[in-house]
Amino acid sequence: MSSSTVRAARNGSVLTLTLNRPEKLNAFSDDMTRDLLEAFALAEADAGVRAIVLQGEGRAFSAGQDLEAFVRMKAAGAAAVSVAEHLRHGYNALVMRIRSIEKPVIASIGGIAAGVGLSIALCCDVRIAAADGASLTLGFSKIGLVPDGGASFMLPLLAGFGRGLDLAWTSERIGADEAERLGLVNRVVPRGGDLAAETARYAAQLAAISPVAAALTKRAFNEAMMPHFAAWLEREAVLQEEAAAGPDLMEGVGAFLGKREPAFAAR
Ligand code: LHQ
Repeated sequence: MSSSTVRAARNGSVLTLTLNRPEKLNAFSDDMTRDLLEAFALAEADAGVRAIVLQGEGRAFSAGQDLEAFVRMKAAGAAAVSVAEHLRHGYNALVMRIRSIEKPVIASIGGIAAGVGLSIALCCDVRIAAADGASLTLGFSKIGLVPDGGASFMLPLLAGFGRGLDLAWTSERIGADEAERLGLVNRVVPRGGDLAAETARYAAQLAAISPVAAALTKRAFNEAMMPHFAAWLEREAVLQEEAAAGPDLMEGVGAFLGKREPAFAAR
């Protein structure tokens, strides 16, 4: 399956899914979320697919939620838009699918990964990043939000509590080397290297191991470290709903789209 927002390409038993809204830095529209969910569902059902690569077209992995689309959605549905529902039916379903599909899922990061784009990368099994182009920023704090799409779980798991909280609060933009140092990416392709070739080589290596061992190892790690992940995603959605109920979200989004600094009032 390939749609306009997600391209699917098979090379042997490796399936590569490419987020394909490069003119929007692969920011997530509802269509792209739906198409990616569908692509993962097809990959799960296809025994011939033994490793999955997720990457972005152009200069970004993904800039997270498409904030212009979010503003349009708010304007169309007025106050009725539930951020928690948006998460439940979209990003939470997606990251649960990535965690539950019992095949290796590799995020190949060649550009910026921000907001829930970064969350999705963090929910993949492993991350490989290009020293040349990759950068990571949470970005949620800049628009008055809690890291969502599982990021408030994966960040402390991968980077540790203090470093995770630091990145969540500051939204500091870090490069691949720093991300590797913090444990957020597993492998870095050095400057001048070929991310696509390295990703293909690594994915082929994982696709060649016993599919039973691959599946049961992922299940073991999931059960050991994140048995309550689904419940946590639901809690995260409730916290996000609370964050989104105040004025800071629209102030933050307005500031971003208006290219100005946000002014968050004391409360
Ligand atoms: C964008 C975006 C974008 C639209 C860049 N949308 N246009 C959950 C619950 C409820 C609501 C909201 O969302 C969520 C989940 C989330 O993901 S929240 C977090 C959403 N993402 C962000 O806040 C990241 C916003 N983007 C950025 O911080 C920067 O653009 C990054 C760091 C991604 C890239 O920076 P630069 O490389 O300096 O590029 P830029 O800022 O100049 O962006 C290029 C263009 O892309 C620009 O448009 P323009 O018309 O000026 O060329 C941006 O407005 C647009 N863009 N991200 N998410």
